[in-house]
Amino acid sequence: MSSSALARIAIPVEPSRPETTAFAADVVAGLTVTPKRLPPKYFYDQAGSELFERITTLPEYYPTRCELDILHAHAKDIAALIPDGAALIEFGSGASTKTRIVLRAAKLAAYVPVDISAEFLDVQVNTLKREFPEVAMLPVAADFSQTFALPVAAQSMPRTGFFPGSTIGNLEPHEAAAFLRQAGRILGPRASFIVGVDLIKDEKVLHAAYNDRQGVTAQFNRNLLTRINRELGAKFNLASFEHHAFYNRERSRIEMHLASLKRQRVTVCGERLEFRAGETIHTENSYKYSIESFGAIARGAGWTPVAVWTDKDNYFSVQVLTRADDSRTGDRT
Ligand code: AVJ
Repeated sequence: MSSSALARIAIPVEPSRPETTAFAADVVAGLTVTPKRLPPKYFYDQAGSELFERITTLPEYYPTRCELDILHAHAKDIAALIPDGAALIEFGSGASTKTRIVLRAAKLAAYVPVDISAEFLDVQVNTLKREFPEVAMLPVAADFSQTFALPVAAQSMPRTGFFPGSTIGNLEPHEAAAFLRQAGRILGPRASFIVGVDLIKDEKVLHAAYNDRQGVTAQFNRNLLTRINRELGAKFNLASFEHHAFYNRERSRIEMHLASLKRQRVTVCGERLEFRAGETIHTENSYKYSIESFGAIARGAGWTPVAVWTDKDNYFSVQVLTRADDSRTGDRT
């Protein structure tokens, strides 16, 4: 075999790790279709998670601040909708600032964080155990977008789901509905669900939140290429890809893209990819809802909205849903 034939086979840096294989497969699948796209879940490696934490503190990035304001202002009202002795099941757990507000306000028997990273859960649960010794910590290492079983102890408690941060906005509306329906199945009869949902608002505010002056969001977006370079041995030239974020009004979503500034070729996992000048990789959608449009999706997925709070500017909402079938017992057989 000639050396040039060998040189064409790109081997991932850590070929044996199953996560690397899944990442490689998703990257190749997304970059060999038109238009090119990458799943936003891959933003969150170590560097990406740190960049996201920085985003949450930016003056332009209102969602985190608004949601924290809502949770602080209405902690008592939210807690009133959580039965004493309930299990709080969090779908994907980030920095636990929001969780702590609920843990402090409600009389919970258990906290069930569900996260893909067992190491992350370990650290989180050990910290929270000390602060909330009366709450049983029952972590579940699972991909919360797939189905998973609740710990047996939580199955006999009243159950409340918690999905803050408007992470649901990353999903297409039909996927958001499917996710809500599946969460209803996981949480079981008489469950409730607390969901953070970003709202439609002035386009200038939306635009600024994803085009911050310090360029942290741009770095967060470009970090995806850094990660592909490092983990999959690719050679994306970061300087030739630009951060694009804009509001798509027809679809009520922020779109993030990485735009190629010139015509170029990049090899990833042995695939030769061609980029036209100006061609983009679509890296994220962040859907915005009205209270009504989100309510309609929730109802269609078997939930009934029972309470909603917003911040003073109506930028963000925290919504409480209950399982629709349970509120109508007696109506149907
Ligand atoms: C974590 C998905 C809610 O959509 O606002 C922040 C991610 N992307 N800046 C969002 C994000 C760019 C964020 N979510």
